[in-house]
Amino acid sequence: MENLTTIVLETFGAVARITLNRPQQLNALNDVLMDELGATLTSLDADPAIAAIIITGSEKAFAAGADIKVMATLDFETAYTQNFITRNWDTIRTIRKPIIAAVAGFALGGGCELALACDTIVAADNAQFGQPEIKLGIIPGAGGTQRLTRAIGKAKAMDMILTGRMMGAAEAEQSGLVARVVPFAELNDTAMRMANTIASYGRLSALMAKEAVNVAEEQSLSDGLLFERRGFHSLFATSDQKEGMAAFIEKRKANFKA
Ligand code: CO8
Repeated sequence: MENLTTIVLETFGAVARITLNRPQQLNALNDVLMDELGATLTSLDADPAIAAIIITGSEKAFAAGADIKVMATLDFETAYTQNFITRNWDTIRTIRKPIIAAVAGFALGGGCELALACDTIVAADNAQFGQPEIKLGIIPGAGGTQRLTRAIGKAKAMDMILTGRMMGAAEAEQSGLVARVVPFAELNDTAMRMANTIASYGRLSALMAKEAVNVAEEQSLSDGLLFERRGFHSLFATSDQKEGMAAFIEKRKANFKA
């Protein structure tokens, strides 16, 4: 990608890292950033050299939400006709490769929703999650009421969304919002290690696993179990399965097809 102005893209072997980069605005999400993020994710998803993606921010902020200065003058007609907010959020949902959110500092409003839209969250010990939209006279608009509720349950989601309070890293881990909490100095290495581990396995298994876990969020248990079973069966048609199991039996490291 060329001419990125609000995000930084770096690649480390099979891992791509996107760093949100509007430091003066605490990485507030505006149209330019969301367009660059959507286009970059789409191109990484299509790039056979990339197996896993990390989205991160700065020590102070993952993202402090949608840009309030842009929203301040928005009216209903424009929001509705231009489908404001959903712009590029559906793109994130279509990415098939695993995405890790590495969150330090503030992840508020759309920032929290962006982290929730990723496949898993690793947090620094200074991370603060929140859906403070109620303080602005609105409600979350990019999945906060849905994904946060699925992640931490109704009582805590209501608490956060109705009071606008922030949740620190320890509570977020305890509540199931984040997978791991580490000191800030270890955040990048931890996310990289996770991404590299994912990248070291067969690509097909990773895509299929992500797809199947996401079905659990949206469909009934019977439908989800059937989906999982069919995916499980289909992986026996792959060379990765032959290699993975042969490597185990021969007590050697598997060499999965890239
Ligand atoms: N939008 C625009 N600018 C912001 C935002 C934001 N969300 N957050 C911070 N900034 C700016 C501030 O205006 C300030 O700029 P300036 O220096 O020009 O005044 C700069 O970033 C630094 O911020 P502060 O001085 O306020 O820094 P503090 O350390 O004192 O406070 C906070 C940090 C607590 C994070 C505070 O900035 C804050 O409360 N920010 C707003 C958080 C918020 O309400 N977020 C929710 C927004 S609504 C939303 O996200 C709806 C989601 C819809 C879907 C997403 C679509 C993309």
